[in-house]
Amino acid sequence: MLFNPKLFKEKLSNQLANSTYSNVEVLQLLARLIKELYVHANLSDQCSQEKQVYYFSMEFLPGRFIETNLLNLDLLDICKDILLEYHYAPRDVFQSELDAALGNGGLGRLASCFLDSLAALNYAGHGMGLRYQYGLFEQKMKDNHQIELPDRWLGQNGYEWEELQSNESVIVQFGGRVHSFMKNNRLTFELIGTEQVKASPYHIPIFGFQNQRINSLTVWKAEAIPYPPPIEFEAFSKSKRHAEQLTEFLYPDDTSYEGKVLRLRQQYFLVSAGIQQILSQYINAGHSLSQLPEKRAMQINDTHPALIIPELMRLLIDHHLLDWEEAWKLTTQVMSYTNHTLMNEALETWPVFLLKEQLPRIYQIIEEINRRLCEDVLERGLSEGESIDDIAIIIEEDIHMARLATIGSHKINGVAKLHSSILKNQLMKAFSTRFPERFTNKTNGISHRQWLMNANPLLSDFISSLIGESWKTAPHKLESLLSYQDDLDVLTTLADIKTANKNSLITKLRTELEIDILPTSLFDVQIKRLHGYKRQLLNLLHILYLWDLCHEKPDALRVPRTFIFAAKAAPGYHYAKRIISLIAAVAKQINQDKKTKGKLGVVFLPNYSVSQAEWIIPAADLSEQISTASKEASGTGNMKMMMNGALTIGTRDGANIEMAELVSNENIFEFGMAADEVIAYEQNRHYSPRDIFNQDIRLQKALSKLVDGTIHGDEVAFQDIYYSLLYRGDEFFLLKDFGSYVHTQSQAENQYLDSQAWQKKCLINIAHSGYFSSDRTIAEYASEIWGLT
Ligand code: GL7
Repeated sequence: MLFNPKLFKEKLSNQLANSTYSNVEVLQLLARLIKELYVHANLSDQCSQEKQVYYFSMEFLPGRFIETNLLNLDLLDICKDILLEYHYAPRDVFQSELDAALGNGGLGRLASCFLDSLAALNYAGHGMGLRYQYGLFEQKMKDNHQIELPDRWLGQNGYEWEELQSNESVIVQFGGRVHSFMKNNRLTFELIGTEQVKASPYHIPIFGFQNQRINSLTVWKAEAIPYPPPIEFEAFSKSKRHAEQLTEFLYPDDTSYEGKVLRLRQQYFLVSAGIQQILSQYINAGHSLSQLPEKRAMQINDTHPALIIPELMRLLIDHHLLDWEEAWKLTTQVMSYTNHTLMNEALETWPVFLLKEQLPRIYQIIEEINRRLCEDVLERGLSEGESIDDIAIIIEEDIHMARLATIGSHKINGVAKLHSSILKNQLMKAFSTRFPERFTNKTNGISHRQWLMNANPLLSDFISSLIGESWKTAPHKLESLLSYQDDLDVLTTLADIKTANKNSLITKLRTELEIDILPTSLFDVQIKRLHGYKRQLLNLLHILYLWDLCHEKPDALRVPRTFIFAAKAAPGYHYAKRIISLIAAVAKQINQDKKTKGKLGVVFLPNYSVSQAEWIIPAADLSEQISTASKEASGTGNMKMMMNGALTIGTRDGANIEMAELVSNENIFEFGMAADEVIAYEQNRHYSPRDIFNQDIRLQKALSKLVDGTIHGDEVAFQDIYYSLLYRGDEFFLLKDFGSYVHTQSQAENQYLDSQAWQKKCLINIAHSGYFSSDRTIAEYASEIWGLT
């Protein structure tokens, strides 16, 4: 089928000519037209013979779809013109779409960039997720505290882009018991007495970039199965409530493991619904199961969907009557697993009793996988110093999900070189020595369509005016920009574009949030989830130091700076919430200080989201990527800001290292301990934050403000932060890296004074950012993991 922009144009104009609409109504009209003219008309193309990939993820964070979809369908300019013709402001219409925030942070956003790239590269690759009724909470600030409100992203009239496919509903079973018996000379398993929940799929179309491809993101909603009459109202409403709870909330915790029954049930609900649908479509298409790995691939996005491994085993053995060996071979060939973090608290384990109770057949299968693995390992022999506990999936009463995901997959990858190497050589060493060919690295990427073309049209158009349009489909061609690195006109225009983007942000903040920021200042940006290891607090200590410095030597700060923060903290992560309060309190005081006015500003923007990031990133001068080395698996905000011409101040962590390799050290501000040093301290070196404190007057002055009443607000919280650094071990080595951070910050300031030299560095960063397009990442997954052509 051919996409038909003419028809779209006609229909849109007709509708707009005939009545007046609110912005939301126009948005809904656009979505309806796109679905009608593009998705429905294209349905017949869906049963293709090509290999299909499914990306299973508990989180997707697409933000708004309207501009992405219009851009991908090559309708953006047409649509803007028509809207203007009928006196609608395109930006207002587009912004009336609510962000779909079905994820917490980088992991979910990555999943959305991947879907965008899969379609852009013309692969048949689809997302499988959950349709949480409430997405990531809405953050409000009250008296400098984070307040969490429910995120009603579905709006009053439902979600514009989704389409319920009720004929594809499946049943997911929980609890009950396993009945085993002999049938046709075969030991057969059957679940009886289970709780049954209906899973209904909603498809959201994902369009390829001007290439006619339509993939889908399927999100599943849990519903109760109606009772046969006569209905006992009370019993039914209880079971309805229990079923619907499954897809009510996204767990608002990104790096720690929530040991909740509900979370386990959510995970199983996703994988069971998804794989049932995939298998039944596969079989209905007439394919044979023995060819499954040639025709289907499944990616397990972190361990959250790892139960897909025993679930596929269950379906193959219990429903399709394959024997264990065949089923295992198919399963491992189809599955692959991405690890996204090495943080201890994020490595999921589930108590055995919980699995036995909630998913008894799945537990049996995991037990059997574990038994076979351990037997095999013991037969071949352990190496010196190794114990079976380094390998077993079940240890004492816990099931280790990363190990289950690893043994059940043919490829296991980390998300940046450093992270993949720690994964292979430390966390999963017992596996990588036995299965070295399975371990690989796939450095993350971001969609340059969303984060450059859509978020920063000024820069995008300027780039095209210099090097043509081909970088849009081949982002590595951004490298051609390097030939302009000494062109004064180009560098001046780059500076002008940054200023224009800063002004847009300023206007937006002034009108929407009544926040005023210094237009001529350096925008120093740290936007990401709030977590100890990401060290927003280190940034704040530097701010406190500068504040002092400005008081002592009014001319010391040669470049006025605005520090911009945006971050949500997991509701149960009290330490992170205290840091938010501290940032907000410091911001308030600094902004009111007459002595530093015009030199120093600090803003904390509430309710960080994808669409907020699209405003902030094009305006950033300096990108703060200051995690404790070895802790940030990759980071992707670092790539987004690099692509938009911000310079990075960062540790040698995650993908920062690869950014530095590409642009070379003089075009990035690196500081702090390297990963091996951090690991050495964690394992055996003595670390005394108090010794550092005692020797550094700047630290003493900055930190004392937390406890001497200088900063007004929640004094108990501030004291707690102070004690955590000085008396509770400073887990993330802030004090250790402080000196080097302050020094590097001052180098950045020096460089900024020379606008031309600064812009040259920005240009070099933009030119090398094509490597971090998720198109490159997906091309690697496709050829090296999924076997796509
Ligand atoms: C994360 C990592 O922390 C982050 O460094 C990485 O960029 C991202 C995508 O791979 O995955 N892991 C994780 O659990 N969250 C992340 O953002 C929430």
